[in-house]
Amino acid sequence: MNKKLTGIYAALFTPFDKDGRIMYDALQRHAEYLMNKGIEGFYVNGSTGEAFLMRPDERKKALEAVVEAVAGKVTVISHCGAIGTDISLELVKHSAMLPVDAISSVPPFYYGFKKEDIVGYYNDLANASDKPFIVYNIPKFSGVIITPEIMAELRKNPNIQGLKFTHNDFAALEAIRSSDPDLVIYNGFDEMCICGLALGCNGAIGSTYNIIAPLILKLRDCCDDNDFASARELQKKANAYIRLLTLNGKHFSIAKYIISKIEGIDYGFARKPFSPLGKDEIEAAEKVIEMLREDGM
Ligand code: MN9
Repeated sequence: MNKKLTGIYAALFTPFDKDGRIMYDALQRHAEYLMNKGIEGFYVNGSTGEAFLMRPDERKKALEAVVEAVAGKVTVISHCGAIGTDISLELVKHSAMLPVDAISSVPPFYYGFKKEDIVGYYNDLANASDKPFIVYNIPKFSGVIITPEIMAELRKNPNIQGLKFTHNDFAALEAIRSSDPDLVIYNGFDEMCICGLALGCNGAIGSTYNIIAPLILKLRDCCDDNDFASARELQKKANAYIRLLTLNGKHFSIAKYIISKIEGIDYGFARKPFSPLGKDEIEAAEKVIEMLREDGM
């Protein structure tokens, strides 16, 4: 197993100004801030990054900005997923020219693609570079389930080395883990991080780790030490944050509000069609900031 691909990674939020333009300097400063907090890697241009609201040229520039800021100090995974194979391949080929540690993609979505379409899509992307490839299983948003059977088929491709498991079917996770000990598996739902780590995930990738990374790093260490009583307490505390961070489904904007306040950088807003924060979400963000200060994070 590639140890450079195991760890706690933040799925980076992308900062957009009031006109929807990306603030690349802010993205770099936030990455630097998180590295100073101990984050072990970044998942760039994923769901959390609002990648599907960005043009390919913007996604390329955002990745270049993060790679420059990281300068090889932590792991970088580049999400290249799009609906069409050709657009995804354009992004894969660009990522492969940069010092990223892995490439990833959600399954093709929207048109109800069949198993052979999904397997063909992943093989096309994984074969387009020599970088390790991470499959991104996120049925809640893609409508596609990467089953243990599909994962076994994908693993016939030696470039396909990992799975980001943003799903709540932990029986399927256990089946994949037990049948494929060399696969790198990341827990994807932050509110269930202890579940994935307890079942043998090699790390976790999450949006809320932009805000609570130190807490999740401690949770991982407790799991590594089989101290699940302490890990449960840390997951309970994390979920108190996550409930506020995801209020009314506005977690992109809530997190950017908090990052701006805590880190002293203008981290902007979510891109349209997301609507601005309302009174309740601002109150939730302010409560998170108060909790972070009380917890010394
Ligand atoms: O995959 C994230 N998924 C999405 C990563 O945002 C779709 C998660 O980190 C969630 O944001 C997190 C809160 O629900 O678990």
